[in-house]
Amino acid sequence: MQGEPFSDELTKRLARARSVVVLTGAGISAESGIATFRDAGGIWSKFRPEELANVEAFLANPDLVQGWYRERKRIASEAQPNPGHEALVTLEAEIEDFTLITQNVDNLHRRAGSRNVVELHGNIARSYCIDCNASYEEQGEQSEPDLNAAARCEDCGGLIRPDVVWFGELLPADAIEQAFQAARRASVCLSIGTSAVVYPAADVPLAARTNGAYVAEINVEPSAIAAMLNETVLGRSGKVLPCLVDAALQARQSMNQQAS
Ligand code: BJW
Ligand code: ZN
Repeated sequence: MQGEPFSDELTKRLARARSVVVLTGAGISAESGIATFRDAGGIWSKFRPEELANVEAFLANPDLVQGWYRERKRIASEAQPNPGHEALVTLEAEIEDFTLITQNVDNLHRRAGSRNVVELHGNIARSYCIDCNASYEEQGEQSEPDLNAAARCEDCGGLIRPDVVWFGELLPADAIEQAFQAARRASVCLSIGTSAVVYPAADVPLAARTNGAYVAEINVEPSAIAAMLNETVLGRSGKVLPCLVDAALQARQSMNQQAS
């Protein structure tokens, strides 16, 4: 395993693991051409989070916020999953109990073929009316709306918002429950491409660690919680993950051959 950016320990733990939990953030989609939130050139470098990702900002400036999401929805739908997303599909096929928890709203994990996906912050493909709750799955995708007028509900005229979780809003209760249960069961946890500054998502790897999991992050730089984890693997997830998954699955195969 010489020359790899990850330890033999991580490879062996992953090779032996029956229960794995993964948390992903915007960094895993960076190599698909989707800007992150907090990196230079990221979404937040043009707008501060509190300007756009909260309900007060939306009510004060719905056309701006809707326009921002419309643009991101277009970018996400045109993007393709990258080798990082794909490596997680390969890993899931080999692990008995595998949960992929994502903060991303871009749908790329599902499009790559991941099955047990928990979306903590919603999904940009869905929208709903803030007054009558009517669902607007295709909103903004078919026709080109007037960018100067906020999109409104056909039934009641209410404002239409993306089905995502903004600051100060509760995460979906079932997603939280599944995420933390999986974190408590896991023997290995990977935290990938997240700055780990947004809670409660950042608590997922910490909960896994508290409950005895070996926790490694994969990031181009150490995250806010790096000091509390077992290992930081520095590198781009689209490069590191395929190597790590390959190494772990090879080690698993030779372990199984020795046992039989
Ligand atoms: C690469 C790479 C490559 C680049 N390979 N890596 C405890 C303490 C303090 C505050 C709180 C707390 N608990 C709750 C709060 C309040 C708040 C919060 O966390 N605030 C902090 C910022 C201080 N949390 C909330 O409000 C949450 N709700 C909640 O807790 O409700 C209960 C409550 C209510 C009221 C008061 C208190 C409690 C909701 C949080 C919702 C977050 N929503 C957003 C927008 C979603 C919709 C959308 O997409 O527009 O979620 S904000 C944004 O940040 C988005 C992301 O999912 C999230 C995380 O960002 P992420 O994914 O980590 O991206 P980046 O850009 O930050 O990092 C990218 C990383 O990738 C970097 O590290 C790069 O280095 C790396 N990278 N290229 C690998 N190729
Ligand atoms: Zn309505």
